[in-house]
Order: sequence, then structure tokens, then C-alpha cells
Amino acid sequence: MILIGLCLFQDCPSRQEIQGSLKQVQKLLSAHEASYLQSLRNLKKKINLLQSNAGRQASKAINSTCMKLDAPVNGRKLGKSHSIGHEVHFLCDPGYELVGSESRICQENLIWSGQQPTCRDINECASSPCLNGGTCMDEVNQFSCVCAKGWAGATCQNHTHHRAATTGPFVRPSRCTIVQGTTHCTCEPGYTISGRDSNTCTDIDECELFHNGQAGRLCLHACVNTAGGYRCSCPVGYDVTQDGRSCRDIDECATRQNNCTNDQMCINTYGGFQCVRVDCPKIPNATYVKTSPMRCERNPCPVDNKACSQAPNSFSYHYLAVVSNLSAPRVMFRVSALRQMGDTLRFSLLGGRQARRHFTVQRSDRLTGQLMLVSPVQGPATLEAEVEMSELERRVHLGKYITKVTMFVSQYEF
Ligand SMILES: [Ca+2]
Ligand SMILES: [Ca+2]
Repeated sequence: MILIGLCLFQDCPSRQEIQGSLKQVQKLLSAHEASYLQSLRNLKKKINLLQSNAGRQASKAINSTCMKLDAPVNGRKLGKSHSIGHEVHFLCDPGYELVGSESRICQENLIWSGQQPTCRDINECASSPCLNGGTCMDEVNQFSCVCAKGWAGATCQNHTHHRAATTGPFVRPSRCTIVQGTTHCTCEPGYTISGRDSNTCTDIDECELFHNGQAGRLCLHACVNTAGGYRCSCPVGYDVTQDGRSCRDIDECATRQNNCTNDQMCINTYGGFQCVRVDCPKIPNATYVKTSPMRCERNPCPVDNKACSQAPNSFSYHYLAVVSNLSAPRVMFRVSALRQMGDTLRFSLLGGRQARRHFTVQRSDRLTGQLMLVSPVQGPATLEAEVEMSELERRVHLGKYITKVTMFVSQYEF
């Protein structure tokens, strides 16, 4: 650098010399300034370049993810990030095996490494697990064996010929499958695995099982166990109803399954039928003629024959069919006068002790009397009752009409 010092008297430079030195310093300074500005410009350029490069890098980072990957059918994908450097893994459901890449990485070029994997059903039959000529059925995650005749078990490993228990319709071989090494045996409907032998299914005795069931009996009458099921049976004279559990009386009179003769009437009863023939009564002093199949009327009486005119004017016959143990009291029959001739109409029960034990007669309105059952009757039984309706005028007898009711009570309560 240039030194400017103090000078003493004769040693000091002349004015000309000083001016020359100052010019030289000025030149040097401007040269320095130029080079300094040049460096600044270069620095600015570099900073600008760096700035634009950094911007490009940042915009590039936003798009730096790989394409979304799907999980394979019957499998799963682990890992959600699809950006550069991240990894996803693939798994298959039980019973399937992975074909392709187990894991893939999102690379710098935004392309996944490896191959998209698939899940393939494992063929459990590949190892021929069914023995003794059994046919293997490959199923998802399991297999089953259809055994050749004489063999049973999950892999047809058991000989059935020596097993008495596996013969007959009430015993069937079970169907077994192996799921992940565990044997599961099932039976046809109506059969169950009994005891320790999972290879054998035995018939379920539904009749025994539900004998005292709270939900009600299986059958209205009787239960018959069958191989793989059961059925209900009904007594003679009844059909099993469509629902399979109830019994319905067969109408022998409507279906001509009766042997009644032409002069008889067929009366259908619960569990059977009756052939009845109405014969007019034979009583002293009066004669009767049949005016309809169920009715007899008195022939006109000779004049002044009091015994004849006191005899019943008519006999009517009625037949009822009822079930055993019918609840009582209940009205069984009504007798009505079409019109009243006299001033009094009386209704009364005729017949012996048997009739009085089960029946009574009540008036239900002015012209009607009713035969009531007063106590349940245990069948099978046939009960008879006679209702007498008499007409009076000032206590003088005008007429008497008898209605004979025959009640056929069945053996069963249905
Ligand atoms: Ca059964
Ligand atoms: Ca019948």
C-alpha cells in the first residue's frame, strides 16, 4: 500500500511528486472497485441459479409418489405410504398362497419394484390325503374325502365292514372335513354323532327326545321314529292332517267307507261311524207312522180314546257325535215349538239315572228348551236323553212331543 507520512523541511517531496503519487493511488482504487463489482455480479448470478434450482427441486417433491397399489383378491396389503423409498407388503387369506412379490418398494423413478402379487387357492388335495381309493374334494382352505365303499373317516382311514354299528338305516357314516389340521365331522339331517366315534352318525329318536317337551308334543296321538326323521300316526278312523302332527276324523258316511244298509242312516262319529235305523215306537193305545226319516207322528186317535190322545203326538230322533271329555256345562240341543197353542209350555228330561247324571233341561226362551250336558263324558260311550215338551191350556193337556237325542262319545279327545 501507499504510505503518506509527515516530512521534515528539505526531506519533504515536491508538490509535483505528490500529485503523481495521488494519481497512481486513484488508478489502483478504480481497478479494485471494478474487480469487486465483477465478483458481486458473479455471486448474484450463483445465488439466482441456486434459488431456481431449489424451486425446481421443491415442485418435483410434490409428485414423488408411486401409483396406488391394490390388495390382491383374497389377500391384504400392508403399508399405506406410496412415496419414494417406502415399502408395502402383501399377505393372502388362509387357504391361499402368494404368487409374485411379497413386498414392493417405491423407487426413485416412481415405479414400484417387483411384480403385483396374486393369491392362489392352495390345492389341499395335491398331497392326495384321501386313503383307500377315496376321492379328494378341494375346497377353500380345506378338503373333504368321498370314501370308497367300505371305508369311512376324515381321510377314509377306517374300514367299515367289521363295524356292526355302521350298518342299517339308523346308522350312517359321517362326513368329515379337515380344516387347518382339525377334523370336523357332520351328519345328515336327523342324525347325530353319538359317543366318541366321530365317524358314525346315528339316528336321532325325535319321539324319545321330545317326549316330554315343554313346547308341546310332537304328535297329537303317536310318534313313530324313522331313520333320519319321525312321523306321527293316528288311531284307526283318523287321518294324519296336512301339518303331519294332528289327526282328523275320516267321514265314512261322506266317503262311502261304511256298510250301512239302505234302510239305515249313516252317522259319522269321531273315529268311526254308526248305522242307525229309526223305528217308530210301539206303545199301547196309539200307533205311529214315519213322516220323515227322523220323525214319527201319532195316527189319529179314535173318538173318546183318552189313552191314545194322552200318548205323545210325535217322536223326533237326533244323533250327535262328540269327542271324549267335552267340557261342561254346554248346550247340546235345542227343542222349539213353532207356535204356542195353549197357555203353558213345559220342557222336561225323561230317561233313567244315566241321563240325569250327564244332562239337564232348561228353558232358554218362551218357546225353546235346551238339553245341557252338565258333566264331561269319558268315551267311548253312547248316551241317550229324551226331552219332552208338553202343551197345556188351563192345566188341561193339549199335546206332548218327544225328542230323542243319542250322543256318540269318541274314545279320543280329538
Ligand atoms: Ca329319527
Ligand atoms: Ca268318522
